[in-house]
Amino acid sequence: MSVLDQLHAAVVDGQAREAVAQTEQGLAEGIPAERLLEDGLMVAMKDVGRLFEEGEIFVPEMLVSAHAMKSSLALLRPHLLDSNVASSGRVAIGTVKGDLHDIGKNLVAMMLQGSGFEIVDLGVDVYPEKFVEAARDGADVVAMSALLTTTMTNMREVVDAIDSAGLRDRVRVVVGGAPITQTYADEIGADGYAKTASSAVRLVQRVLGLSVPADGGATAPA
Ligand code: B12
Repeated sequence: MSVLDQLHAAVVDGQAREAVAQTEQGLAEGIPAERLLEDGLMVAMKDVGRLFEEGEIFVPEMLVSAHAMKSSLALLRPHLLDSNVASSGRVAIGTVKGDLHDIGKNLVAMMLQGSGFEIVDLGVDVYPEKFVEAARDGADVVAMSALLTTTMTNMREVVDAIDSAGLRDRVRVVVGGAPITQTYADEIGADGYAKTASSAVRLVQRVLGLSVPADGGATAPA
């Protein structure tokens, strides 16, 4: 079995120690961190979600898989950070009220940090007031994550709260997470949506009017 297959299996099985060992092995073999992330960890988490949906595994198994993924990510982190980019703004990021999923949010934060943004991590289960406070404290961008169809609706509350606080003109709002779509982002009046962590970086650069190399993946109104 290849390192990628073994890393995949370790995350699906929730074996954190094995995930760490395979990540170390992969890096030692010269496999790029991006590849270990995309083809190992991300595919594994997708499979974990499918198994949960099919009733093959339950919440405790998802939790140990998440722990295994996080353990591997901690090793990949320094390899994913690209420190060649100048500081470009402050992003306050959090998972919305009622939602405890933080792997995607952490990944987006990590990529943004690696691209020169200052990150204010608000954590999970973040109430609208906390996002508003971060905007008032000088965040240029408020970034929200949601993984549940039942919590994604809380994003609208945040956009409305920022608006009511009179801050909407000076803060950009971006959204993401598995159930989020561009249509939904437009519907709630967000400035943009991105499907992946790397396109999130381009999205944030774009909404702040920073120059971005032309490519797809992130969308924001012109
Ligand atoms: C791991 C996991 C958990 C873990 C979370 C651990 C943690 N610390 O995060 C635990 C066990 C706690 C959990 C709990 C639950 N979960 Co859960 N979970 C998952 C699982 C398997 C993986 C999520 C994940 O980490 N993916 C990997 C990351 C990297 O991907 P991502 O989050 O999508 O992020 C990427 C993009 O979306 C984007 N992105 C993310 N955020 C943002 C933000 C911005 C601004 C931008 C631009 C981009 C962006 O970039 C990221 C990187 O590319 C998913 C299945 C799935 N396929 O998503 C189910 C899933 C999300 N969970 C689900 C459910 C139902 C639950 C529970 C309700 C189960 C229960 N009965 O208790 C609870 C809810 C708890 C709560 N209140 O939040 C369902 C949701 C169904 C739905 N339609 O709403 C899913 C889809 C499983 C399924 N197929 O049924 N879960």
